[in-house]
Formats: sequence, C-alpha cells, structure tokens
Amino acid sequence: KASSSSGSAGRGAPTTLDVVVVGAGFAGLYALHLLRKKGYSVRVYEAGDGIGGTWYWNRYPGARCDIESIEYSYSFDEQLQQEWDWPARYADQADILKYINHVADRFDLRRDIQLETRVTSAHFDEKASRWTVTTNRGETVSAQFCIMATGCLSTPKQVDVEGIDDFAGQCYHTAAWPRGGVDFSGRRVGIIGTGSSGIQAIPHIAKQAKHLTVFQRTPNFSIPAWNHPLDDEQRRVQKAEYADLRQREWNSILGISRFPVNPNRALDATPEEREREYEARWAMGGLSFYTSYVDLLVDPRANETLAEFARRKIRQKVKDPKVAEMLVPKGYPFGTKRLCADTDYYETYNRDNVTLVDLRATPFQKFSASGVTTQDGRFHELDALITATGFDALTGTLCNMDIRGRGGEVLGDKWKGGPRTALGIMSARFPNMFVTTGPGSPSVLFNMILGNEYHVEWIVRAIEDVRKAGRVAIEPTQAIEDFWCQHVTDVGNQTLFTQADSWYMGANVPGKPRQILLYLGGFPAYKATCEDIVAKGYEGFAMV
Ligand code: N01
Repeated sequence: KASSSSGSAGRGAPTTLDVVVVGAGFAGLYALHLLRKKGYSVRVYEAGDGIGGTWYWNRYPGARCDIESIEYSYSFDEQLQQEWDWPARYADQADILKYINHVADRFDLRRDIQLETRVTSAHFDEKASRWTVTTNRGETVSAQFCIMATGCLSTPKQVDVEGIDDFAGQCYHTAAWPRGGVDFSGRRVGIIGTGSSGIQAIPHIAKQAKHLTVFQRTPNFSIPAWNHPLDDEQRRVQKAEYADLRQREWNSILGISRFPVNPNRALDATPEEREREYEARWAMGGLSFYTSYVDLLVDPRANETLAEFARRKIRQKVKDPKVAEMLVPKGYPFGTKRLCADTDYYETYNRDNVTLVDLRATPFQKFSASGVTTQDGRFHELDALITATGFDALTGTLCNMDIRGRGGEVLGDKWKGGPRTALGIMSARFPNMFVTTGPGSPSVLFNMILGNEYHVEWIVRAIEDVRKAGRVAIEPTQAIEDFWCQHVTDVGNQTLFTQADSWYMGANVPGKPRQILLYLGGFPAYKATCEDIVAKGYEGFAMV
C-alpha cells in the first residue's frame, strides 16, 4: 500500500536513479512532482513514518502557521488552490498536514517516497560523477543528482543542564511531539523556551495542567494573531483573487501579500502618525509589523519606536507589573529574533496556575528526579518537562549527515567556520548536490512554500540544462561562492539582525560560528540574481 509505514519505494526498487531527494516536506514533494513530470527517475527518502516534514514533527498543542493559510500553500497548480478549503485564517498543524497528504494523493506521489528511512551518507564518486547515497536501513543507491530538501528547522536542540538525565518525569521536545498528544491534566509541567513554539504551546498547556512553570531566558516580541475561522464567502472572495495575490507575493520581500507595505520611514512620521500606523498594524495582527515602515530593521532609532509600542502593549495586558517587566523584551531590536504571533500568550500570565521564572536572574542549577532547582535556591517540582528550545537551524541537519564531495571533502568540515554556498543552493566541490531554502538564501524570511517552489524550479531547470548541454555535472566555482558569502554578510551587516542572539545568527547553538545565515536583500533581488546567472549561461558555475 502506497501510504504504508514502510513506504512504497522499498524492496525491489531500482538502485540507480536520476535523482535522490532527501525529505518529504513541502520542498521534497514538489521536487518529486516536477522531476517525475519531466521524466526523471526519483526516490524521496523520509525519516518520519509519514510525510510533511516540519508539519509532521511539530504537533505540539497550539502549533499553527503564522502566515495566512491562503498564502501558506502551493502556488504551482491553480486547480489545487481552487479546490482546497482552508478552515481558518491561520491553519493549524493538523490542517496543514491534511493538506500535504491531499497533495501527495492528488499527484500520486507516495509510490516514490520511502518512509522511515534516514539518509546517513551521500558520497560523490568523482569517476562516475554520481552520488552514492546510503540509508539507515543499509540500502545504497546511486543517483546523478541529489536534492537536500531537509528543511531549515529539522534538528531539534536539547538543553544541557546538570542532572537533566536524572529527571524522572516525562520529557517532550515541541519538535518531536507524540502522535496521540499528551494529557497534562492534574500535572505540574515545566516548559523551557519562549520562542514561536513555546509562545504557541504555553496558553494551551496552561489551560490543561495543574500548574505550568515557564522558564524564560529571553523574552520575545509577540503580536496577537487574531486568528478566526473562514466561512464559505470569505473563502470564495480569497480564491477569486488568487492570481493577483500570488503575483504580489512573488514580488514582495517576505512572500506575504496580505499586509500593506508602507514605503515611508518611521523617523519621518510624527509620534501621532506612528501611533496610528502601529495601532492599525496591531489590529491586522501577526507579522504585519515587518512592513509598517521601511527603516525599522535598519535604523535603531526607528526600531525603538516600534519596540516601545510593543512593550507598552505587554505592560497593558499583564496584570502583575513584576511579571510584565520580566516579559518585556529589552536589549535587542524588534523583529530581529523571529517575531511571534500568539493567541492569549500574555494573558496566560494572569492565570493563578502559571509561574514565570526568569532564567537570566535565576539560572538553572540542577535537575533532580522530581524537578529543578534554580540558583536562588528555589525548587520547582515538576511531573513533566517540555523543551521548546528550538533547532540547530539551517546547517545542523546537513553538517550531521556524512556528505562528502570532491576529494572526499566532508561538508561538515567545510562549513565548520560557517556555511559556504552559492545562492544558498549549492556548495563548491559538491557537484550536482542542491539544497532547498538553504543557508545564504532568503530561506525562512520568505514564505517557505514559495521559496521552496522557486528553488525546486531553479534546480530542476539546472538539471535539465546540464543534460541538454550534454554534460554530467554542475557546480559553483570557488569565486562565486566566495563572492556570495561575502555579499550575504555585507547585506546582513546593513541591518539590525546582527544585533540579536538569534538562530538567524547561529547564536542559539553553543560553539556555532556567529554570522548571518540568511540573505537579507529580499526575495525579488535574490530571484533577479539567480535568474541573471542562468541567463548568462550559469555564470560562476562550471558544467563538466
Ligand atoms: O525555537 P526558538 P522555536 N536554556 O529558537 C530558549 C519557526 N516556528 O521552536 O532566546 C534556556 O525560536 C530560547 O532562549 P534564547 C519560527 O521560524 C514558526 O520556538 O536563546 N532557554 C528561546 O526562547 C521560529 O523562529 C511557527 O535566550 C533556552 C527558545 O528556547 C522557529 O520555528 C511556530 C535554552 C527557543 O526558541 C523556531 O522556533 C513555531 C537553554 N539552554 C516555530 N536553549 C509559526 O509559524 C534555548 N532556549 C507560528
């Protein structure tokens, strides 16, 4: 059966392929669809026992996308987008997973996906110009091309606190949540982490648990999502404007078209005008603030006007002024750590069964079987612990895989000082290996579905062009890689993003080099560069 847990591409399947795709999330599925349409033999390997990538693993309570459902969906097939009905403004994890499964069935994708199979190594055979790919099931296949559709947030980060292994209660990472869910009724629960995942999970868990203790290291800026169900009429209106909406998304910085872009500077506006603009954005909710003024992410004084607005909102919502002060973000610019979109996050701290612990003031000292002691000597008794502690983003998954390019060079070694890519798609001396939404591309700062679609289309065209040219391989030159890495750094340095200890900067993982991991010039400029390179016959790339 195509959707069986072992997948369908297992026993008896060919061991020589045109393309191996690693990962059956949004990117991997579209790669399979497009490549198969063009006549290539493809197999997708997926570690999970179901498809969906991020949306398969992150099933914690409250998990929901904070880009509107109408926008956070494939754009490549008009009929698909017309026939699918999203139930809410922002889709939850279960609905997105349902959609992904619908797409897999609709395009008959499952027969070339092998589930429960983790790719452990990919070695480039220079003589044959092919990749030898090995899995944890002991299979080996040979493929001319390899697409790493492994996701940007797919290696969960654990916490390292003395004695944590002695903790006898149940532990859950938000990105590896049990399929059937968890019942926290009557239990004392601790949660570490107040990023997007924590901020979404906390209100839900607080409603169920006997007591919830939130261990916060850095408070985040969070804006109400104002989620609501969609009715038939709203869906009809949205679908009628799809063509226009997609057009606007592709030409926008973030791949989101629903929020107006204000071309003015915050510092040119009067305080009253700014207040009106920010209140209007507050009413729109979610990520709308990113486009409220053009100087917010480049000028610290402009940024501070918005940061103060958001801090004031927190103080208004949280009744206990001491708790409110602990929740107010300070010391980094607004939006330079991923802006969160929430439902009742701050209000949750007004509940009697919720305690906030500031880990900067009182760090963890030691875990024991029944809880954790903080450095003020206080013991927090816990039955269960949730880690919402994020990911070794963008590079972790690829560096942990045994990937070897020309001369046996190990990708993890090459990237020890930080990722080295051309366009965020390829790395020199790793021919015919492609990454989707990789480090050095706009990646997570652009609508991920569209970003993945663009990369898949760029990659499939490159594969076609290699074949058309009668060549066997394509790879970036060292020169273009050096140029691109420097360019990504230079553009990043013009923004305020470098001022935050965020996962965008690799700063959340001890020992990871600190550098901007994303291209911050905006998608339209990025796409123009990618297209220009192709138009000039893959300038900066070598075909052999
Ligand atoms: O992870 P995070 P996330 N001790 O890295 C804290 C996307 N996403 O899973 O800031 C104590 O953002 C850490 O503290 P600090 C979205 O792109 C989207 O929440 O490092 N605390 C932080 O508070 C998002 O950005 C959606 O000081 C520790 C938290 O854990 C990305 O995924 C929903 C710690 C980690 O926050 C990642 O979000 C969910 C330690 N040792 C996720 N280590 C939506 O679309 C870490 N922390 C809505």
